[in-house]
Amino acid sequence: MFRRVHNLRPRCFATANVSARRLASTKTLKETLQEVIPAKQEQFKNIKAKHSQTVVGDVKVENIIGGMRGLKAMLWEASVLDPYEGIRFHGLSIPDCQKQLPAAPGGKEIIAESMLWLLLTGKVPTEAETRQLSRELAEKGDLPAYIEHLIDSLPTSLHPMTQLSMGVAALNHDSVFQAQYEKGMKKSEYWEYTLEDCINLIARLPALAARIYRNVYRSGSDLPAINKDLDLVGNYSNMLGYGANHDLTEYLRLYISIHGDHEGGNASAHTAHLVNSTLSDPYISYSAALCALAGPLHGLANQEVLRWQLAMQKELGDNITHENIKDYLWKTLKSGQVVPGYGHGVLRKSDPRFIALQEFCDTRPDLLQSPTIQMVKKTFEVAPGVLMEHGKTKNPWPNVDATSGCVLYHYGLTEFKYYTVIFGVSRALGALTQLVWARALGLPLERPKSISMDVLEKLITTSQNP
Ligand code: FAM
Repeated sequence: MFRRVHNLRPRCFATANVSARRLASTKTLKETLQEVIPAKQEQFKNIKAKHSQTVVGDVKVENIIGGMRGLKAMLWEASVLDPYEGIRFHGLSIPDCQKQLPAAPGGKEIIAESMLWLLLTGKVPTEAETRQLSRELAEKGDLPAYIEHLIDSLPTSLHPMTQLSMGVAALNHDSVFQAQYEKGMKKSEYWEYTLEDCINLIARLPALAARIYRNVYRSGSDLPAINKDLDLVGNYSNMLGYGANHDLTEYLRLYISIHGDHEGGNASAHTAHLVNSTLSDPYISYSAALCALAGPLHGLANQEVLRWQLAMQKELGDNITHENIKDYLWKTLKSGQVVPGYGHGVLRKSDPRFIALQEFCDTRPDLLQSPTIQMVKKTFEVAPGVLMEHGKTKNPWPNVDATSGCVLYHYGLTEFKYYTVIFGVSRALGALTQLVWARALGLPLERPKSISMDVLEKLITTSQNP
């Protein structure tokens, strides 16, 4: 069923050239980037000139037929994922970031702005730099009227991720990169307009994502105006209608920050990188990434975990024992389904993001008493053993999504079809950062070589009989 266009409130629309108010003696994000880019360009030039033909690994048949797992084949500056240690952002682990990155006023958790600054520049921002970026994002955060019309005209039955991807793609109407490309900008300027688009997109994502939520789950009720003194996620929480819940807002800040980047090979980040390598602008590049994120083996897993947990809760009733959870896990596996929230393409131990979210729960008595969170904990106590006995997955340990949606559910954000949208707001931090770096380093169009099975068999024969 299609909905009538409604809710067209007068807005003060931000334009791409709105400049953030500079705080005294504070460098802007762009100025900081301008300082760090030359050294990285030099490093890249040196590697390219001296080592283009140096062999740093080999390609096995399993890489070709196994989804390119483990193949070191792309450059990604902002984060590196160790299978056992987990993610590091420019060398900082999640606990390091929790100690060093500025939080929101009155909050304790990392905020998106400080994570974005770190991802883009490799530097820990000061409190003043973080606030300045918050203000810049808030000033640029309003949606253009045509996007409001577009989103309001979509059927509420359309999956929120499809709506998000459409909204992000349509924002490319305002792409400065595209406009400058048409005018004939120099290659050395690509990164600057990419940065401008990326910042504008990140700024507008909360209003877009919140509008989708309000339309689908709150009958298109009005969104509050963006508060220029609040951080990006504080505003997002407000616009969703949960701003008064300090704990949920803090949870969203933490979740969105630590979920922002996870190396380049994951499907969403890689998609953005691939599409942008054709010099498509950041909006359509990220729109494509959101389509990859919408798959159940990737971003949709947080929705699937909730669905699975609730079905288990329903079936077990009050009999939530380790034994019964084990039986339910086996039932899932024997029916040919995966256990959502467990396993990972790279990680080989419990995901540090899962641990950080569990630690958040451990400090809140209400979360500790929540039946859904207790179920997550009990499942964690038995699932790795069952998965090891099952013997298929290389990683029987939980990933971030084993718990992420359950906390939202406890706080009353129960519409789990929406959870991947929150992930989409988060992943923009890392995926868009890398577009800026790809253009600053002048990375080329991505074009790996594919081969047929016949060619593969010939290569195997040659390799066995050199
Ligand atoms: N339950 C049951 N079987 C699993 C499994 C799980 N949680 N994880 C992996 N397997 C199976 C997998 O399907 C494969 O089976 P086949 O040989 O029959 O194809 C086998 O174990 C080997 O897989 P793997 O090499 O260990 O994992 P992959 O790298 O192929 O896949 C995941 C990684 C994440 C797609 C996979 O572990 C999975 O499907 N997990 C459940 C879904 C999930 O939680 N996704 C979220 C990932 C998350 F980090 C994110 O993107 N947000």
